[in-house]
Amino acid sequence: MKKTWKVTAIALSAMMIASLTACGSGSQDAGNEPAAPVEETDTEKTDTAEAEAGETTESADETQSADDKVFTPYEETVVISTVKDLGQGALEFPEGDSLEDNVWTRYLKDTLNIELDWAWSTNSDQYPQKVNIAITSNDIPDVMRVSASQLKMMYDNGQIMDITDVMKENLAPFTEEVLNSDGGLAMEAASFEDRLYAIPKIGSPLLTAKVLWVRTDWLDNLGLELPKTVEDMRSLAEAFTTQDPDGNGADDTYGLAVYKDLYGSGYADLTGFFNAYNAYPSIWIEKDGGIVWGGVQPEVKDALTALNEMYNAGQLDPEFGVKDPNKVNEDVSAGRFGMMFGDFWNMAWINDAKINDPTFEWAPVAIPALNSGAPAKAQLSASTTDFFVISAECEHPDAVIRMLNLQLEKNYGETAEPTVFNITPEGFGVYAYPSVAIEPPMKNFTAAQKVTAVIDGEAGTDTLNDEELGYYEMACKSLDGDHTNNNWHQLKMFGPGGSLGVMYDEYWTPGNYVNDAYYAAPTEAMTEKLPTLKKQQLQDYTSIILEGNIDKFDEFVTNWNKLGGEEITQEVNDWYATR
Ligand SMILES: [Ca+2]
Repeated sequence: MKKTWKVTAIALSAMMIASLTACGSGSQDAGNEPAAPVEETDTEKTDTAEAEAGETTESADETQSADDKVFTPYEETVVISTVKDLGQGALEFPEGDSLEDNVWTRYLKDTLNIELDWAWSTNSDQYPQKVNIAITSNDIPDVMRVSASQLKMMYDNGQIMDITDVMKENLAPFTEEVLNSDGGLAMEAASFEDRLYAIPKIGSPLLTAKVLWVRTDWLDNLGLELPKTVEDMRSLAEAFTTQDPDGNGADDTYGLAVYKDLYGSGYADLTGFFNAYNAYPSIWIEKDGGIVWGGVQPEVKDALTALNEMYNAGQLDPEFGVKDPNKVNEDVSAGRFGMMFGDFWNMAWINDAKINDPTFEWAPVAIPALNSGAPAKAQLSASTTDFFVISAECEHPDAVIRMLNLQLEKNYGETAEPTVFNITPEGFGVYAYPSVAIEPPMKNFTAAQKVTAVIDGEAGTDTLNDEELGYYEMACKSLDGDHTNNNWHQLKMFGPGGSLGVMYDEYWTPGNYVNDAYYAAPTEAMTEKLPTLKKQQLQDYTSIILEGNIDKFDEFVTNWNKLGGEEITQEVNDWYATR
């Protein structure tokens, strides 16, 4: 699990060559259906017992063996009232099925003897408002999904149950593992005064970390190496701007892609650039025993100064101030940029450019270090924003927790049957039917490790579940030269040297990350004033990048404090003191 992936140009190429072999043997028998189990070939490690355990089965006995107690059916039918967010449109069901009668409701009844009573359902736009009405009219179902501020409201109203003990008694080990897999942040966000009041719909903060994407075909053209330090990155930006990396004889390239709002989009997003300078412009960070807004800290000045230098040196698009991420993406696809900071999925947007020109190639690396020897810390955003609350009046809170155990186990556990309970072969997203549903936040990272191990020839395809097998087969097709259908994009996330591996190995395992220090519901002043302050921050940052008037930063900080920043900081620190 803790395998380290070294991402250098040479190692990457070596892995690519090796991987062609592993893919070649695997994909011969893989057929055209991503979801179909793969026959093992004699060139792969085989383990018949494990392979059979992974096959789908209709039997409930296997589930119970995971943990007898929490999968035991109730002697008398337990009815749990709940509500449903149907998504943007309406939920789609196989013929004859409905919200009241579907693969999950039937399985719930057969396995645990639990029935659901849907009090109401509505689409995503209306859902928050319907929940507010439920709260104010005190018409609370046994379980429902709420936001962080609704959770706080219901806690203050005494409408929700302290589930600390009932959770301890009913959690399956796998559920417990999933709920704590972010290091305990989500569980803390669901707690008040050290007691648990909700099941966090846990998200993955690590997925919000940025990487630096680099055009490796340009690196090769210029005989340069992937950047490790800020100095490397700055030199590379200059080389990509001035040394005709695309070899067309024209001065038509830039070092670093930037878009008009600087950070927040996840694409051509300078968050990673700021992080390289130990600056965290859009989160609250811990400092001197309290919490401060990252956007007003002095480290931001260094990053802005560097950006102004790069702008003056022609390494940024002079028109970035009017370009949204889609517009920047057109330029990236047209081969005008050599680097960009962004999210793990960025290659999805330029997969078409790869199809058109197979030599167009990118690799992700960790945010460069300001000082060699001290790795950069990636900024993570609080990612658990929703919670499942159990009514203070609920007679069977244990049943709610057992439903969650079942949902996680059959979707993602050892006895998972994703084609039955996640997405059916006909394409029905049945994963959306349960009342209480979460997904393991680290599942993409686990998938990347497993897919990479198979491509590297260190494990057989029998180690992959159906979902992972899908990623593996797409990555292999890209390695074989078929980049269509986002195959290349999948390779760049899940394959050797992919973005998910970089994030896990360079940030998560060694602890090189900075969490958003504030993760409770927005405070009053925050709701009222922070949006305006953020707008002003963006304006002043942009002005400094364009004009180099770095003194303006101190003026910005003074105004920020005066116009509500100080007040919000006080509220945030009051909260912090109670944690
Ligand atoms: Ca050129």
